[in-house]
Amino acid sequence: MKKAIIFGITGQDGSYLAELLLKKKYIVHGVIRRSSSFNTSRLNHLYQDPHIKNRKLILHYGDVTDSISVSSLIKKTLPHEIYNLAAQSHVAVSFEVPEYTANADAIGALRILEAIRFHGLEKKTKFYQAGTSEMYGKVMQVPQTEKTPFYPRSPYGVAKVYAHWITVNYREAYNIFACNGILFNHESPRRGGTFVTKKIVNGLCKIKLNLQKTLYLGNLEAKRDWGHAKDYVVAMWKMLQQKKPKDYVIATGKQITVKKFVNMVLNELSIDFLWTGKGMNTSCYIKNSKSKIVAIDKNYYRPLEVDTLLGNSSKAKKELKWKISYNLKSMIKEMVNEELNSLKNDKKYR
Ligand code: NAP
Ligand code: G4F
Repeated sequence: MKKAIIFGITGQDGSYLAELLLKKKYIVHGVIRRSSSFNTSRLNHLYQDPHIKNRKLILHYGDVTDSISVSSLIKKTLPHEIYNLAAQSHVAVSFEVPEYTANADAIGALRILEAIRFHGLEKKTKFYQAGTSEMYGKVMQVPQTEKTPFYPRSPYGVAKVYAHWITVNYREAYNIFACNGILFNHESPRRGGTFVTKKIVNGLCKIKLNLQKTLYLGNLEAKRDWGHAKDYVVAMWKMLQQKKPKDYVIATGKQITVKKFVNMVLNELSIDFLWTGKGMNTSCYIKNSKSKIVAIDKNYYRPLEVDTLLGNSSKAKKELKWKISYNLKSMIKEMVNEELNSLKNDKKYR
């Protein structure tokens, strides 16, 4: 029976990956951080009481900023596969907490790789590093491939570039089976509430239910290549099942602006709308009314922006036989439906 350990199991991707691995009959160890409030809501449906014999999901406290906890967890669990999804993953927040972001997102990857080496697990344990299209930043080529040079535009992007290259370095120096997934934005109903897609879906669903008047956003002109997290965790697993460890771009190959994403959510909610103004003065109204439903708040602009991201995942399609099952429309439909249901069930709003 295969054993895997997921750092970052409580996050969006961690929860989908845990589901996938459990379905494939893995024993899944997950690392969670101590928090004053429960941070396991995305795992509730998978949770197994510690008193259950032969349980398949085992949670441990740990933190990728704590070398000893990383090292002892790896020694204790002796996993066949390690997935490093742990990160301070919010780009805008990385400008506010750059040092912590570097510690968790850059040195965190090094701590895991060092633990593999220190415990002599180079031949036994495979490693996946959660890389990102943010590493391309001010893009040097369109679309971006595995060969496109990096030009990160945030402390988050810079930290992830370190994690990328230290993963390559340990692969080459110590023959560790280590892969970098370079994943473009991926979303789902489980997406954190402050990322733009989830924020738009949540805000516009509340507006539809008369629970909110206006949604405040930042730069509407940024273009992103958005896929579904459920499809993307399959690619992570596939990378570790190959004969040779390599790096892969995972993307849909299509991009739209944040503004178009708003339009698609409004259409899904059957709200007729009209945009007015430009730049900071852009607003969106319910058609033939004075109800301003979207407005700009300059506080959501970043010190530097990644204007456009568009990935080419030909290599993953060919070598991993990876394919996507969601398109943007079906993903938005799922996000909107789940959001409306959860708002209607939320006691606060009854
Ligand atoms: P997420 O929802 O923010 O989840 C991040 C996970 O990391 C959470 O479980 C979080 O724990 C954990 N974590 C944060 N700091 C930690 C620390 N110091 N020690 C241990 N765990 C820590 O992110 P996601 O969207 O699932 O993304 C997963 C990974 O892929 C991240 O590394 C992200 O940077 C990367 N990525 C994401 C995308 C995307 O579009 N989603 C694209 C490319 C790459 P808490 O629950 O306690 O906060
Ligand atoms: O949803 P976002 O915060 O995602 P961003 O910055 O692209 O980062 C996400 O994807 C990366 C992969 O490329 C991951 F590595 C990273 O961990 C994260 O998951 O913002 C998307 C775009 C940006 O251009 C931002 O400026 O939306 C724009 N935006 C406009 N208004 C906003 C808002 N972003 C947020 N979060 N909130 C706004 O109100």
